[in-house]
Formats: sequence, C-alpha cells, structure tokens
Amino acid sequence: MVAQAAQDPPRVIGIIFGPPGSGKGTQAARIEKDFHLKHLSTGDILRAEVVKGTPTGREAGRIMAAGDLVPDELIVDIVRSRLPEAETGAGVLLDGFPRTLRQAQALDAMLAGEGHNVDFVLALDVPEQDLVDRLLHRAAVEGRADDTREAITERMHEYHKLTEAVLDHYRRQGVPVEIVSGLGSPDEVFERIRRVIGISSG
Ligand code: B4P
Repeated sequence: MVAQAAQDPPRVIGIIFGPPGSGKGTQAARIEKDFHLKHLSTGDILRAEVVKGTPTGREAGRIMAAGDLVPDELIVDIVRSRLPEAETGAGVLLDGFPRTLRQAQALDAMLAGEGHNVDFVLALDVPEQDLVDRLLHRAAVEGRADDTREAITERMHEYHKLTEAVLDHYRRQGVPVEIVSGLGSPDEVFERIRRVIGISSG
C-alpha cells in the first residue's frame, strides 16, 4: 500500500497508534526514512512549543506534565495547520493523533474536504508493565517532564478511557487496522512493521 502510493498519487494517510511508550515515535522515524511518509507527531510539536515558550506551549506544558490530554480544539488546530505542508510528499504518518474520538472525527472531516481518508492504522501492542518500565527508563535518561510515575499512571488511564476507542472507530469504517507486537528491540519491531506494510504493497 505504501510502496504503491509512493509512486502514484493519491497520497497515503497512515496513523501509528499505541499506548504511551509503545514506540510510536521510535518506529515512525524509521517508517519516514524507509517509506517516505512524512512523520507528523503532535507530541513533538507540543514539546517544541513548550521549549519556545509560546502561548500554546505554556498551556500544553502544564497539561502534558500532569499526563493529561491537551484539549481537542488546540490539537486539531495544530494538525489542520501542519497537514497541508506535510502532505506534499508520498504521504503522512500521523503519530499520537488522533487520540480521542473527537480528534478522529475532525481528522476525517479534514481529509474528506480533500477527497481523502485514512488508509491504514498501525497499532503497536505492548504489555502495560513493559510500557511503564520503558518510560521510567526514559525518565532516568532524558528527564522528560511527563515520565514521572504519577504522570505515566494518568497517561495510561487516559489511553484506556479515551484513546483506545479510536481503533474501533476506524475498524467500523473498514480502514485496515494492523496490530503489531511492539516487544523486542526497535529493529525487531520495525521488521514486523515492514512485513505488514510490505504485504499491503502487494
Ligand atoms: P507522545 O509524544 O505521543 O508520547 P508517547 O505516547 O509517550 O510516545 P511514544 O509512544 O512515541 O514513545 P516513544 O517512541 O518515545 O505524547 C506526549 C504527550 O503529549 C501526551 O501524554 C499528551 O499530553 C500530549 N499529546 C500528544 N498528542 C496529543 C493529542 N493528539 N491529543 C491530546 N494530547 C496530546 O518510546 C518511549 C520510550 O521507549 C523511549 O524511551 C524509547 O527509546 C523506548 N523504546 C521504544 N521502542 C522500544 C523497544 N522496542 N524496546 C525498548 N524500548 C523502546
């Protein structure tokens, strides 16, 4: 699917999905390199706004540090403004978005306006204890503000309460949802992803 669209418009719109710490950002960077899908991470955009100290960054920074989700309106505005530029290549891989049903509906409406829809969802599956271990490890290495034990607990809670439903939303639409184990080394996980994408490209 990805390989075909790289040569032949319309562009591909993919979503990389999974709980906090499942490796979305890690794998999205590899997919961008190998499959030329522009990596658009709402988490990275928000962290950049925090560093720059913009009004968006000041609002988002407090929310993120607590492990909560940033308001849908703010995130949707960010994606709406970035998507056209990101879409100029083979396609886009959305990382960390949509995280709520309202975000998914807003994305669908944005894409429908251009005659597009979501082409695939790649969902990373990792047991919760491994996720917590990874995030606590990252806390020790990088000191990210939302990798405290309290914020991690809240992020997992939000994921189960609000984000998981996004998968069913796309399944109901008939969008291919590929579940890939995120266990093992980043190379092993990427190999599994490559096989899934490879099969789709047929
Ligand atoms: P994100 O930036 O999306 O953070 P994440 O879910 O923790 O990241 P990810 O799953 O990408 O993990 P990574 O590859 O880094 O969001 C952060 C916050 O921003 C949210 O909590 C929320 O507040 C806000 N936000 C973002 N988008 C939003 C939206 N749409 N709506 C509302 N709020 C939003 O990997 C994690 C760690 O595991 C790393 O240390 C990595 O090195 C390690 N790792 C990766 N793969 C591994 C592997 N195979 N084995 C061992 N370790 C691995």
